[in-house]
Amino acid sequence: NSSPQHGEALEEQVKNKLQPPSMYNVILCNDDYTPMDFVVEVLKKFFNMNLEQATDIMLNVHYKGKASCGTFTAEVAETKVSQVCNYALENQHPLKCGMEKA
Ligand code: TYC
Repeated sequence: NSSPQHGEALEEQVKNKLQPPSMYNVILCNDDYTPMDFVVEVLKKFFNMNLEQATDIMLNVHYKGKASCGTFTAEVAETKVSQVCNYALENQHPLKCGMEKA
């Protein structure tokens, strides 16, 4: 129908469809216990990085406290965070991972 509310809701939907999706950085946090090799493995496994890229990001986290491992849509970022958290837990490492709006 063409009630004002419906019209506005529809307009809002159309506007959102034309808008690019919000993007999120997946963030790795430093800690004193997770082995460097494990972090490199995580970056290769879940972020499709090669050894050089993975080592670079891992050292950034190690020296600066945290770093972004990539920018993704909300759903993809949430999946990456879960995958990293679960893999760290399974391997009994305290590695922390999160996301923030890019
Ligand atoms: N600081 C850790 C060490 O010295 C290595 C490390 C790097 C841990 C990155 C977590 O996200 C991290 N073994």
